[in-house]
Amino acid sequence: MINAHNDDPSLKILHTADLHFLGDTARLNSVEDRFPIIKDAVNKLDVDAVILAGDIFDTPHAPPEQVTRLIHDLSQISIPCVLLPGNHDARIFDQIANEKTGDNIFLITKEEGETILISSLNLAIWGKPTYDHTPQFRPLEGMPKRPDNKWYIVVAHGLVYDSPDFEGRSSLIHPEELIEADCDYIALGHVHAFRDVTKGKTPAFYSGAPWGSTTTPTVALISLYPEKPAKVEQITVPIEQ
Ligand SMILES: [Mn+2]
Repeated sequence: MINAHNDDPSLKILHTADLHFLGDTARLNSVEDRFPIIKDAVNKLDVDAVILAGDIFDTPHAPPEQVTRLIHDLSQISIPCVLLPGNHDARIFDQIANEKTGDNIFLITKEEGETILISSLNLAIWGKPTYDHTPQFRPLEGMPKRPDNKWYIVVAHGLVYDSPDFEGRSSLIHPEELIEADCDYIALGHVHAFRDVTKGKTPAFYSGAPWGSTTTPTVALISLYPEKPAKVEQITVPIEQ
């Protein structure tokens, strides 16, 4: 018998990427202009954590006050937020590494990749920053094994190599890496459109960009369940209500 309660997810995660703050020539896309869209989605979707999968800023030379403002705004939403740099923003978080960022802010900055442990959610998140956007860099290379007794999400910024046209491109994610990944969800950034790129048992998606003129603005809502695969929903933002 199916108990309705079993349909309640154990965790809900907001996955976004390719925000490109300060990057659109048509608009400023400043943090103060655009962050309310993320904050509104966090509130309306009632998520437990947020993942930003790279290209958060359009350039690693964004003014420090914009970076500080984003960290401040994220700290105000009071749930764990995990930030991975992409090829556009690379070492942007180095400038704030020594400042207090808030207990809920987790910056993935180690070149070899690092695992963030969020004990309050029994959640481990691994990612590797895109410091070397070349054909030699593989965002999923070196992914650790699943930690015992924890939810496990992998975050990466790169191009899934699912077309021969992508030969020689930088930061490729090979299909076999997606097939072999033993985790609950793979949160991807780099392609500015919501896309299912699942190759094995683990759901793998691009969230799409949450604003910008070239795509339907979207985020992804991830629901994790103990005994079935993660559910991934495309959410158009801003959310109408
Ligand atoms: Mn990118």
